Amino acid sequence: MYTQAMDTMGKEPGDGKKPVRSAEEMQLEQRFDARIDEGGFIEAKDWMPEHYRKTLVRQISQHAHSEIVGMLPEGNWITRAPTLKRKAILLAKVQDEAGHGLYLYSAAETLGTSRDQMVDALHSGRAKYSSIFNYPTLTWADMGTIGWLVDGAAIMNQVPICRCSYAPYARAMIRICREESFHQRQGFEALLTMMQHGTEAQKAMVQDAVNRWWWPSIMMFGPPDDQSPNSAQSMRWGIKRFSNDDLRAKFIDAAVEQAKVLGVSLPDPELKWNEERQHHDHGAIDWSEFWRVVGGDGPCNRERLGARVKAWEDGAWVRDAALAHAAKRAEPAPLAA
Ligand code: BYC
Repeated sequence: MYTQAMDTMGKEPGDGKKPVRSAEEMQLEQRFDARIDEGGFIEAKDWMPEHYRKTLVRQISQHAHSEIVGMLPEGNWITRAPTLKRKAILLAKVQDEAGHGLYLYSAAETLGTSRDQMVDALHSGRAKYSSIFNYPTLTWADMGTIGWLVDGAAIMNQVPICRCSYAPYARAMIRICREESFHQRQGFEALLTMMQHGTEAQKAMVQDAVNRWWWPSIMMFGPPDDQSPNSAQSMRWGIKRFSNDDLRAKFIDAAVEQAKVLGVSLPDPELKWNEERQHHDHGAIDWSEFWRVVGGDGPCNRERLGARVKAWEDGAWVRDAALAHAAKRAEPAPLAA
């Protein structure tokens, strides 16, 4: 049974560890497990184990926070985009990310957690968001590189979530993945333009951006499988369809070929095709850096969280006005004289 190891321990006299479950609950659990086994979907109103609900709220809300915080590094470049076309593309991309955050917050709300609770968890530092957004965007080439590598990694991770067992999350991911695909292509195309038609300085700027973003991008997939506490259960429940290491390997294989087309090198001298594994071997990932960034001590963690908290506080009057307007509209209309 998928749910045996869950934290549903009841307060029973005796050893205090025996789960207390009614016959009805056990039947519901069997039905839930059977549905997962046959690859079916769970809807918001269906019965689900408490740990499944909590795991989804954790992952979906962190995903939503990543989209919202992820607007900041790129938003930084909207006013400095080199042409009107690039500015329009970047604006659209950042707006898409706001939309992704909203679909995802809505999907998490169907599990009974309010938007305010989720936002509070982010602002108080209790909730995580993707490590990648704690790195600075130093040059225009960072915009292309984020599209190519960061959105590329995001697609590799997120396409399988379109088949996640929790239907509202899976449905939200379908549209998100279509938009992410555009994000990845615009980034690749921006870099290709600089590499094929740019000056030597512009080409060097692209290479420098790739050197800085490569390692953080492959860290996005999360810790190695043997150090990933949530993976086994999430995979059994069909929340995750592939492991962190499997997705990372697929991403690296794709990126190596794309780098050749761009004419850039990847900053890992140990990258080499391994015929036996049918994947590239790569150099050691600095997991101490990853955990430092996840723990709040990356180059931009304080700046990113500070910007979100400020935006929330500055926007208080808008939320108050919207609520007052809604309350006024809900009042019964005065009788005509
Ligand atoms: N950064 O047991 P594990 C985007 C945490 S948005 C920070 O493997 P799990 C984009 C993990 O949460 C990209 N923390 O966890 C937006 C866990 O801590 P907790 C976001 C990370 O959940 C704008 C602990 O480490 N994508 O692409 O099984 C512009 C142990 O990990 C990270 C998603 O959120 C990380 N990189 O697997 C451009 C996708 N990795 O929660 C682009 C949905 C791990 O136990 N999420 N941690 O305290 C997922 O697929 C999974 O949650 C993860 C982690 C693969 C990320």
